[in-house]
Amino acid sequence: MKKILLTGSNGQIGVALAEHLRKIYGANNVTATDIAKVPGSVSEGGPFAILDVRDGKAIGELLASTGADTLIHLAGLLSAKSEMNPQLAWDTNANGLYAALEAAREHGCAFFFPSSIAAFGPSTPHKNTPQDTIQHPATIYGIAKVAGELLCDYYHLKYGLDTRGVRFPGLISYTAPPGGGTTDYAVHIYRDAVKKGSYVSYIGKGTYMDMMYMPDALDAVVRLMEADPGKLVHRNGFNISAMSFEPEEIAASIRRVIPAFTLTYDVDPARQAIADSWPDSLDCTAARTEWGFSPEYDLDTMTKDMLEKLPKA
Ligand code: AKB
Repeated sequence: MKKILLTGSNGQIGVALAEHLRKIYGANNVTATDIAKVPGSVSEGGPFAILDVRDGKAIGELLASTGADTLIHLAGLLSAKSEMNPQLAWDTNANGLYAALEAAREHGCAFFFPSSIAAFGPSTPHKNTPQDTIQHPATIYGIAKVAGELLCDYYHLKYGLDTRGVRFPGLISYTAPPGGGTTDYAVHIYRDAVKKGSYVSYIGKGTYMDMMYMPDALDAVVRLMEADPGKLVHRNGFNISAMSFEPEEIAASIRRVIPAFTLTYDVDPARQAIADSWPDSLDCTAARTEWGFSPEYDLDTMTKDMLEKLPKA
């Protein structure tokens, strides 16, 4: 990667990734875009443009004007928000992806697509979920992710486009908060632990989901995009995860730093149903062997870092 165009830059991953990529590749070589401009590092730390990802012509014009060789396409609605407006979710997540792939094809750009653990569903094996397995998700978000993985594979096979992607688990970070996801509880719990000393979880006791700390997610994107293509057996939808836990385990980890922390529950049936349909833990062997995926943080090292870095007020 030399010159990068990033969509969905105001989101949880986008804010962190824009900063990370600008440090590695130079601020002027990473153009961040989103549907609106908000003050902060994304729009002020390097080139920024307003972009609606459903507008393929506008994506193409930006690829041409920035001379980008890589399009990292993050824009999309998360799972819980998608269920509230499936039509908008499909338009943004599926039609937006198609528009971005077409623009990348016309400009010969490498392409990154973030799939998700949501690409799996109730009939997928939930423990040690294999790389290649049943994918019948029960959410519009998951259906768009499966379609996206297949479409990215198709653009590689049909047009030789250098498409690559991972299935992100829940991502935890102390910078931009997530918005509208199912795994978001694992971010909110830290924020409330620091501010209030307690948290009410909308995800029920005993619900395991895959998770990862943001620095490992950023490292994964760069590693995969810089990987030797000759070593890639898969291209899109690599399983990646650093840990799998349920609410009581993250609470226990927080209590090792804040002993008085309390966790109670007020389960949201909609988000619980989504969580129940997702894997408990992924098998990440393909990512490890094909491009050296190697996360550093486990639950306790992540907890320590989060609690140190989150603002107290
Ligand atoms: C969500 O919860 O919607 C996302 C995801 C796992 O894709 N964090």
